[in-house]
Amino acid sequence: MKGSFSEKKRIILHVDMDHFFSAIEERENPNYKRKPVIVGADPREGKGRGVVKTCNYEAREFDIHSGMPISKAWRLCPNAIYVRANYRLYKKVSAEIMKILRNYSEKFQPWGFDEAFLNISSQVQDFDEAIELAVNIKHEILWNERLTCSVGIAPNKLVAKIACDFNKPDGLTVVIDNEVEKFLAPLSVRKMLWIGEKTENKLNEIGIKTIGDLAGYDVSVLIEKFGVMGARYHQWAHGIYKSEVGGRRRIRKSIGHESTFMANVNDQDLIYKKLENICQKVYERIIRRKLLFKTVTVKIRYGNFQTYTHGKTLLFFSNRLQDLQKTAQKLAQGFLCNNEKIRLIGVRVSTLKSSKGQRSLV
Ligand code: TTP
Ligand code: MG
Repeated sequence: MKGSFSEKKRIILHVDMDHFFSAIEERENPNYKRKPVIVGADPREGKGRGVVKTCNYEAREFDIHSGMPISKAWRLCPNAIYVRANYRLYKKVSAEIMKILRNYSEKFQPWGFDEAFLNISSQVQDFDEAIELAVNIKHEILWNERLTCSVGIAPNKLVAKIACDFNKPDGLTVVIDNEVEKFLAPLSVRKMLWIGEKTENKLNEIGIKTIGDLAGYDVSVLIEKFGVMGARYHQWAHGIYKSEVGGRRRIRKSIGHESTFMANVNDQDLIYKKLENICQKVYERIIRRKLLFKTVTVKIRYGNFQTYTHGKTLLFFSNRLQDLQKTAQKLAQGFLCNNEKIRLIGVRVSTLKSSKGQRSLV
């Protein structure tokens, strides 16, 4: 990469640990090596409730993935090694990894438990040097923590993250400036950051399947359909993403908690008691993170696994437990009037903003 310092392009690196929780379990139990390992709820011989948190790549061969009911994972692979999550250990390992990564650039931004962005533009001259640095990072993590990670290198965070995901586990993918659009074009729109199942379906409905389709689409139609996000999707599909590493603190989009009952229930007292506990947990996280919420959503999964959500946006921002509980109760009432047994109940708050400067009132 030629040119004066001021013209220098950005080089961003994204690191994502491979099958993080299960990799730690494998490390701690060498006899798990090369066997399918699933971290999550107790499978109880296929009658278990709750979900898979993650699984190693051997288990993924059986089509098992994060978020899948543990009973389904059992059906797909009853001989796997099933482990309950040990969050205390995972947090400790996460902190060690972040310590290693932080040393490679002060422009560092952790992203969740096991991922981080690094702006290494000042550390390296070009993409070749960036690869050397990435290899060093991979070695240092392997040497110190006996864990593998995947790395994506690109001119911005969005493409670095997609590149990292492109080749897992133990991958290293580089996308240089003039190859960004070519790299993105054949990928499914679902690979784009912030595009979830609902948006993917909407995009599919208008014939957009790949990021290349999105890039070639009439931006005014996208704006009509998706508002301001439509314009952003279009820009991102062209590989344009300006956000700086650690530049703006990520504002959480939502905070939620859910719980699966030990057995399906229709006892209203029990359900409302559980709802109250869940609200309390969500409330504590709101206060800890100094946030205000405006939207409350209740999720119910019936015994037959049919799952529904129902939300309400308040007229004001709040951080009051009372507002959360009352709204959640009202929303839940709509689901519980038919006396059907339920399996899971959850509460989520969204439309969040910082409460700094405001007192919290219970
Ligand atoms: P991810 O990085 O999404 O997944 P992963 O590290 O297990 O696998 P990959 O190799 O594809 O990166 O999430 C990091 C950890 O967060 C994961 O090990 C377990 C936890 N997690 C959950 O608890 N629930 C979830 O739904 C997901 C996706 C992850
Ligand atoms: Mg990971």
